[in-house]
Amino acid sequence: MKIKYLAEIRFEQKLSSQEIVDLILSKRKIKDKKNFLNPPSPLNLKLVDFRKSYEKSFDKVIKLLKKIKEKQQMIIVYTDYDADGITGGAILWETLYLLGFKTMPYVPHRKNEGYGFSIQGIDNVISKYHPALIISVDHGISAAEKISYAKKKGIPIIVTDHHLAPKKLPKDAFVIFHIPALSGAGVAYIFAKEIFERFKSLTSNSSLLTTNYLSLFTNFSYDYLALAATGIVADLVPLIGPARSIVKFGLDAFSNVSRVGIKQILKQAGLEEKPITPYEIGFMIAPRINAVGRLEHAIDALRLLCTNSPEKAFRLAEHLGDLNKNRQNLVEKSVKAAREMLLNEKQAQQANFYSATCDEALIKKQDYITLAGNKNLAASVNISNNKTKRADLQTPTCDDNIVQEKDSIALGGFAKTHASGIVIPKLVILISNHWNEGIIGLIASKIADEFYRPTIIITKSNNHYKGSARSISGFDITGFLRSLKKYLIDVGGHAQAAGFTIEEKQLKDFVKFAQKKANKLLTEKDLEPITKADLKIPINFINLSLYKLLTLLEPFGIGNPRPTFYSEAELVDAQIFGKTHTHLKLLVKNPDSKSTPLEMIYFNKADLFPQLARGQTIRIVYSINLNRWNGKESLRGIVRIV
Ligand SMILES: [Mn+2]
Repeated sequence: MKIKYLAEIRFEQKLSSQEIVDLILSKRKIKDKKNFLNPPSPLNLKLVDFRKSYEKSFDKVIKLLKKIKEKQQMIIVYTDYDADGITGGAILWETLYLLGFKTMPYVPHRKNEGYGFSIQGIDNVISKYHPALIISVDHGISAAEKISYAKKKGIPIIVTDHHLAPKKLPKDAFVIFHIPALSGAGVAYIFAKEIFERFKSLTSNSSLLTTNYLSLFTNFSYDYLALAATGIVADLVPLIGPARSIVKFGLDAFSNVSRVGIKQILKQAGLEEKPITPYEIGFMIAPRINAVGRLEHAIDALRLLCTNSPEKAFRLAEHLGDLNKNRQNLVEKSVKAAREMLLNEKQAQQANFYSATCDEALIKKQDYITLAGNKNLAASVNISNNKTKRADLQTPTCDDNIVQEKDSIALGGFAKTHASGIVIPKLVILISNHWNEGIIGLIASKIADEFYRPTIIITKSNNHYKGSARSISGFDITGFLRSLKKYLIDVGGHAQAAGFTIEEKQLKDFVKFAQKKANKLLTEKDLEPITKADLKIPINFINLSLYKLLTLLEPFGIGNPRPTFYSEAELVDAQIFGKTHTHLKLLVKNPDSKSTPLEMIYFNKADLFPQLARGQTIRIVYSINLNRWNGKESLRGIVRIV
């Protein structure tokens, strides 16, 4: 394991805790230290802070909105089905609604309509609502053609998005607000807040509106902030700059949220009265919101976030909790199948071409052969006989797979050997006919994490195939896929995650050329997992005052990880602990001094115990944490690797 650190502090250097923190901030290239430590209130953020021309664009929006309001015409808030889109859609739809607009949210069906605008979705909306305006949330920047289509039908579209902009921007959009530093919900928050600020100054005598204005004031300070923070964290936006502002204030806002929907989600997740950090959002709140869009229709999650009825909120939150459990099971099974597929690739190599494994659905050999488009090659198909149908989910998990031909394997060049002795390609591409397309991103993410490879998971979706990709540090997967866009129907995403659609007949060429290209681009060095630390530091520099100063850098998450240290330390003692005897407790000290030893916890690593000896020097990467026991506070390290 390679350890990489940003700076080294040597034993003879006498640095104060404050100097150590300053060193971390400067090495992390935090330019505006003051704003970083005390982020400005997101209530003061404006669109124009992100681009000067947004002032004019926004005036244009207000003019249109006034006209629409006078005529009582319909506005559709057309949002994405993931947690970022749903939270952003909830903010914008509810703001317009409380301001007295005639408005409806529209969330496309993940499977039937797919991501973002579609001709089908636009036609749906037009025939059902006859809107005078569509506003996108969390998508649209890559939808030039569909936006032109809507314009031809006489419907203007305002785009609010944060995804990577393609070369061809939607020239027929009414206006575009594109802010890559935020998430869809972050952009929607600022956009909605500015609409509110403009409209509240237009006097109205209606007492209903006065009440609504008052709720909107509260919402932008608490509920909407918590929602925007949820979208930003769910979308893995780096927690720096304006995103940090929204998340820092949004996390605190959770304790003041009055919305029954959020309260019920927190209750379901066992988070009532608990402090909410990016961890709780990322692993407990957002997955619940996402689960419904993955397995059913995401509009239910939006309903939950906007309902005033405690009964309805209870029912929906419970439903989301159930779906999330189903989703977890489904991911677990599918990842297992994907791993097997990947580790079976050697078998595929030996068999010279396509391999397929499946454990749940019945697959016909014929499928592969047709799919592969080469009937002269015999397929190696492993089908276990477990045909148990899951009653609760209509989507069977399965893992039939085509792997590339021998020549493309040779071109792809297997780079690394897995612990099992199996070689893993530089770019992992796994294809199935039966994975649930709602979870392919989650499968890709688990495989990418485990094998440290950019990973593409492809599954059949109606008449074509859907792909989801996750990358490793330093490899822009969306850029990579865009360079192969002649094989794809559409593609969009970020440096670390992407989604695309592909026709069946393009699959083979796509796999071949993607691997050829990845093989050229990715070096062995890129594919070597590295453990990153902020500082190499003698362990006696770690103390309570340093810990306290480091808490000012919270919230930690993507783009602002918890500070991590690397030390070469002398092992004073080691013990196995925990009810199940699975954890390791280490006492370590600086080898060259008589400093007090520091306690370190290494979770789930009791199996390392036999390799440890007192007095030995160990290389250790860790973060520091406060241990509260019997009213006493002490410092302890949480080990990442030894
Ligand atoms: Mn998003």
